[in-house]
Amino acid sequence: MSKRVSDLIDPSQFAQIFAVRDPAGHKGSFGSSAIVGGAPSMVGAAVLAGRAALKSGCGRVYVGLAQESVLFDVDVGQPELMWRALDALIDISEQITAWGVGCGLGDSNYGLQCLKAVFSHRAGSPLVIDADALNALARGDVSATWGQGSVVLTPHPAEAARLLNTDVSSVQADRIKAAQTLAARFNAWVVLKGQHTVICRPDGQCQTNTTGNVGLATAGSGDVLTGLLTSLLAQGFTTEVAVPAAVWLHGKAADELVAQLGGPIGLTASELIDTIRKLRNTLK
Ligand code: NPW
Ligand code: AMP
Ligand code: MG
Repeated sequence: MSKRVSDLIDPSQFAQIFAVRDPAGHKGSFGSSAIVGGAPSMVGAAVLAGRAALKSGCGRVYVGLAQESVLFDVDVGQPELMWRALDALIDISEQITAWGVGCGLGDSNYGLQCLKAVFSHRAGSPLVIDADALNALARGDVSATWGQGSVVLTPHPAEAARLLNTDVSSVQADRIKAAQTLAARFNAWVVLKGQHTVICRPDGQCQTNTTGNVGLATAGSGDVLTGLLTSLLAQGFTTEVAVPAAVWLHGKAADELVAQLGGPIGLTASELIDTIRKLRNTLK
């Protein structure tokens, strides 16, 4: 019988993400993230994830677009991001310390090819699977065989329903059970998003998040979470630290913004990124 117990996420679980950085650190000390997604018309999703990875402290961030012929190879608003064709990204896969796939990936054959390449070349580095990469898993287009290294699935309720072959209301009726079922079925960590996000470890232990608000109900906020989580994993934090930290910080940033704006209306995913950076630098 499945356990239905869930504790609350507590910041004392991840105090180390607020620790002062080694003054002698260099960019190689803080990991290399690879974000793969951004099919035509959804480049913004990959850009948001990449920017979130960068501004949450990752040393190097690469972005691989799910496009066969990319017309530009720089984010002019964020030139620190290193855009790479998929082949070039796979060539440096040994250097990548965490992967985040799916944001704006789309459902093209090329997108699927990108996903398969990441699955087979990640060399044990942690892998965050979001958005259209979850939909590909749900369709059975890609196999859920992970090899070494932790895997985190970050579905919103509709993506969870697709993975479980059910509907959104069934997922929402028992979110802890849905998260536990996914964690067991995919032998992975699960972040079931939405109000009071539930995180579930592969062994079925769950925690519920208390931060966040309806301001997060805006395009791109999930892509920011994927970039943040990939970044913390790339920086070497364990999955036990990175998953609750990313979920809590993402919601805390939204709470901070709502206090600043006077309400949740019009909060943007881009603003979340800058607020996450501030929280990571200032919270103790
Ligand atoms: P409804 O019908 O609106 O009420 P999809 P997506 C439901 C990229 N993006 N509770 C929702 O419900 C993503 O990365 C690109 C309940 C609807 O049915 C993906 O690659 C952006 N229901 C791609 O777009 C910014 C909930 O989910 C369904 C729910 C498609 O992703 C935007 C929609 O989900 C976007 O991130 C909740 N809490 N949350 C860009 N700037 O390039 C969601 N639903 O069909 O999976 O579409 O999430 O928009
Ligand atoms: P996505 O649907 O992938 O863009 O992800 C949306 C993000 O916003 C997730 O982190 C959700 O947990 C969060 N979110 C959406 N709606 C709410 C809400 N009403 N309250 C708190 N968090 C929310
Ligand atoms: Mg999403």
